[in-house]
Amino acid sequence: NAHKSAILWFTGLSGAGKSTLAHAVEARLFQIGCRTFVFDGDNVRHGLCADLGFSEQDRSENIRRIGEMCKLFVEAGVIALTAFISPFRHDRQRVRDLVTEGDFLEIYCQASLAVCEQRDVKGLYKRARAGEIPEFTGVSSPYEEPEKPELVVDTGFQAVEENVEMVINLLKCRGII
Ligand code: GGZ
Repeated sequence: NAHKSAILWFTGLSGAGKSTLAHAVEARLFQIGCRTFVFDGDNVRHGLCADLGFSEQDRSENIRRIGEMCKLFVEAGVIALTAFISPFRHDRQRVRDLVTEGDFLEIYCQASLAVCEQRDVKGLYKRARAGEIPEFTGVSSPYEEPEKPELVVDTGFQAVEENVEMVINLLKCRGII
C-alpha cells in the first residue's frame, strides 16, 4: 500500500481523549496497510523524556524531542501519531516548522475542562484541585487552543468512531492515504 508519511499531532487537555482517538485512528490505518506509530505519554515520558517534568520549560523540551523523533519517522515513511497535551502554541509551531509543509496535521481534540474534569479517569484533576499536583494543565497551567488546526474534533461528546472518520477523511483530502 502506497501512502505518504505525516505527523498527526493530537493536542488537547488531559482526559480529552487524544490517546484513545490516536490509537483508534492507528487501528484503521493498520487495516488498510499503512505503517504507523503512536507516541504518547506511556511510551515517551517513561523513557526518552523521563528526565522531564511539567514546568513550561520541561514541556517545551518534551515536545521538541517528540517533534524531532517524529521527523525521523516521517523520513522513514511512517505516519506518526502523537498524543500529548502540548499546551503551548509556540512548541506546536516549532514542530510544524521542522517538516515539509503539509506533513504536519494538527488535530485539536476539543473537550471542555468541565467534561475532562468530570471524567477524571486517573483522579489527577481532583489531586490538582487539592494542590497536590502543581502546574496542572487547565487548573494551574495554561492550555493555548490551536488557532488554525487542520481539524477540530469534539472529543467531549462525539463518539470515537465518528472522530476516526473525520481524521480518515482529512488524510484522504490531503492525499496522505
Ligand atoms: C498535565 C500532567 C501533569 C501536569 C502529570 N499537567 O491524563 P494523563 O496524565 O495520562 O495525561 C497527562 C500527561 C501529560 O503529559 P504530556 O507529555 O502530554 O504533557 S505536555 O505535552 O504538556 O508535555 C497527565 C499527566 O501526564 N500529568 N502531571 N502537571 N498533565
